[in-house]
Amino acid sequence: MTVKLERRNGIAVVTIDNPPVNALGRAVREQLWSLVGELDDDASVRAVVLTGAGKLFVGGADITEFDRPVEPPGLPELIARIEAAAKPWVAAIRGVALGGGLEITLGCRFRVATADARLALPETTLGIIPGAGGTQRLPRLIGIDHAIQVVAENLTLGGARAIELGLVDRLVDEPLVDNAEVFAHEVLTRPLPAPVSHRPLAKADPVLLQEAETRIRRAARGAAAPPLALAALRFGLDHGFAAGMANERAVFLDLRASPEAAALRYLFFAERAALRPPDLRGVTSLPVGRVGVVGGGTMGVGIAAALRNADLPVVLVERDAASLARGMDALRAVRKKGRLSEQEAKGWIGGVTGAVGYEALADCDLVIEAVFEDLAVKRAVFAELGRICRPDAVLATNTSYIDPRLIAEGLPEPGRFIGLHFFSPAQVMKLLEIVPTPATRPEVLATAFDLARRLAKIPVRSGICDGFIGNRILRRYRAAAEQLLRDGAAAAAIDRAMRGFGFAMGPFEMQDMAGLDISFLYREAARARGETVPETPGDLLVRAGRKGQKTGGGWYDYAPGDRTPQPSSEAARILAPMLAPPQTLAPEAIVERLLAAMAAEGQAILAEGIAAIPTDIDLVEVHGYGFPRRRGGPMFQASRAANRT
Ligand code: T1G
Ligand code: NAD
Repeated sequence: MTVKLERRNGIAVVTIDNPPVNALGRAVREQLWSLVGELDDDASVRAVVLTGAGKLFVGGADITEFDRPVEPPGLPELIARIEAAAKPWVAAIRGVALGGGLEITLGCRFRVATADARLALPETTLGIIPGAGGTQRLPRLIGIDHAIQVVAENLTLGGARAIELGLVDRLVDEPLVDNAEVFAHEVLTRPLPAPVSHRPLAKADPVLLQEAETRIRRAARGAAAPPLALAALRFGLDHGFAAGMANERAVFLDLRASPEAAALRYLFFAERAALRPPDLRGVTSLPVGRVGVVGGGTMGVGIAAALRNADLPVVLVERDAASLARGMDALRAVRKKGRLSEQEAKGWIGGVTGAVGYEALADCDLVIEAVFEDLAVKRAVFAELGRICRPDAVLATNTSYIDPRLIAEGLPEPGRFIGLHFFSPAQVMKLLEIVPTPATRPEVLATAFDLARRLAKIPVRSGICDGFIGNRILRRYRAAAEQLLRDGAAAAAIDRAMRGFGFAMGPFEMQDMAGLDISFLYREAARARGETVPETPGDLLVRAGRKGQKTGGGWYDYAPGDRTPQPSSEAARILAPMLAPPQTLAPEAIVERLLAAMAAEGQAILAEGIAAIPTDIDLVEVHGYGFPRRRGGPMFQASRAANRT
C-alpha cells in the first residue's frame, strides 16, 4: 500500500508513502480515489488530514509516467473529488510540495505546514505547465500577480511567505500530524470556507500582465512552457474556472508529448543518475575538510569561490606576492556579486588563506592545481605537492588538454591523483569533468563525485584523450562550422542558426569571446610536433593579428568597449582565398550539419570508452558548453532523429 489510513478520534489521517519522493503515481491516485468515497461514507470521520511520509510531502506527479498515456484516475479528477468531498480535507505539509503535490493541497479546504515547507510549481522546468489545477486554483488563493511568479517563473515559496500570501492557513511545529489534527478539530467548530475553485479571482492590472509577458518571454529564451503557463493563467482569468481547467489540461497534455518536454525529462533523470554512478555504490569517499588551490588566476579564483560557496575552507597558493594579491582581489570581486550579508561576506572571504609557497598546503585533504597549461610547470607543482602534502591527501589537476598521466609521472602515491576539469567561471558552470588515471584509487574517484555533490556540480567521468569529452567535441563542432564557412556559408548565418536553435552564441561569436589564439596555439603545437595539420580559416585570422574581442576583431569586428559583433570586410578579405563562393543554407540545414558532427564525435567517444553512456556526453554539452537544455544534447537529438527515420 502506498497510501496509509489511520483513524484518530474522528479525524482520518491519510499518509502518502511512496518513496523516494511520494510521487502521485497511478497506484497512489487509485488508492486516494477510493479513500475519498470510503471516508465520506464513514460517519465516524469528521475531517481528513492528508500528509506525506518521511521528510517531504509530495515531489509531484510521477515523471516516469510521462512517456506513456495518462492512466485513470487522472490527477485533476482526483483533486476535484477531494475538493467536493463531504468532509473537509486538511493538507499537512513538511518539506517540499511540488507540482501535482502542491496542486493536491489546493484541492484541500485547508493547508498547514511546518516552517521548512517549500511550495512550488516547477513544471516549466520540465517543459510542461501545471496540469491539475495549479494555474486555476493558485491565483484564487494568492492573487494573479504572485501566481504568475510561482507558475511561470518557478518561484518557490517558503512556509513563512506562504502564510503571508494566504496559501497556507497555519504554520505548525512538529509533530506535524498531531498539530494538523488539532487544527482540524478547531476548524470543525466554525463555518467552512468555500472550496478554492469557488473563490473569487480578482481582475488583474493589464500593465502588470503585459510586463509579465515581456519578462517571461525574455527569460524563456525560446522555451515553450513559461509563456504558455502565463497564457493558461490569463485564460482562466478571462474565461472562468471550468474553461480555465479544460484549457490548462489541453495545453499540459500537448506539452507533455512535446520533444522539448522529452528532452527536459531526459536531463532530469540523467542529472540525478550522474550523481550516483552505480560502480561507486559502496565505495567510501575520503573526508575533505580543507582544500588547497594552486594558482590564483581565472580558474583558481573560480574554483576557490565554488569551494567557499560550499563552506569549505580554502588555502590559495600563488607563485609570488603580487600574483596572490591579484588572486585575492579577484576573489573579493566574486564575493561582491554574491547575495551575502556583510557578516556572511566577511566569513566567506575569511575562509580563504592566501599563501606564497606550498608549505601552507601540508594539512589539506585535497589540493587542486590550476596553474599555467604547461606540462613542465604542472609537473614542478606536483613534485612539490608530492613532497609536502600528506600521503593520503587527494591531488588533482584542472588541466584542459594535457594528459593527466604525464602530469602525475613520478608522483609518490599516484593512486591519489585525479583530473578535476572545472569550467569557467568555475563558481557558476555546473559541469565537472572527472578524469581518473589508470592508477587512481576507487575511493579517490568516489571523493571526486562526493565533492561534485557538495559543490552542486554535475559530475561526468571522462577517459583520457585530447580534450577529454567536452573540448574534443568543441573542436569537432568548430571544425564543422569552419567547413560550412569554406563551403560558402556566412559566419553570421551560421551563428544566427545556432542561436535560433537555442545557443546563447554561435560558434564564431563564442570563439571571438574566448579568443581564437587558444585553438591556434594548440594546432601550432601539433605542427611543431611534426603532425600534419592543414591551415584553417581561423589560422589565417590569427596570423593577421585577429584573435577576437581582445584584439578588436576576429571573425567579426568590435568597436572599442563594445562586445557586439559587427560584420567585417577585413575578415572577409583575409578569408576569401579559402572560401567557396557565397551560398545561402537554410538554418535547419546548418543546425543539422553541426549537430551531426557533434553526435558523430560523441559516437567515437563512446566507441573508445572515453564516455560510458550517451547521457554523459549530453550532460557535458548542456552544463559545460551552452547546449540548449530544452534540446537535451547532441546525442539525444541524434537518437530522436534516428527514431524519426
Ligand atoms: N517523479 C518520479 N521520480 C521522481 C520525481 C517525480 N516527480 N522526483 C524525484 N524523483 C526521483 C529521482 O529521479 C530520484 O530517483 C529520486 O526520486 C530522488 O530524487 C500534474 C505534471 C523532490 C526536491 O518537478 O525536484 O507534478 O535517481 O535525487 O535531492 O502539474 O527530486 O534515486 O532513481 O532529486 O532529495 C513536478 C521534481 C512534477 C519535482 C527531491 N515536480 N523532483 O530532491 O532527491 S510534474 C518536480 C525534485 C507535475 C502536475 C505535473 C526533487 C525533490 P533515483 P532526488 P532530492
Ligand atoms: P591563468 O593564467 O589565468 O592563471 C594561472 C595562475 O597560475 C596565474 O595566476 C599564475 O601566477 C599561477 N601560477 C603559475 N605557476 C605557478 C606556480 N608554480 N605556483 C603557483 N601558482 C602558479 O590560467 P587559467 O585560465 O586559470 O588556467 C589554469 C588551468 O586551468 C590551465 O591548466 C587551463 O588549461 C585550465 N583551464 C582553463 C579554463 C579557462 O577557461 N580559462 C577552463 C578550464 C581549465
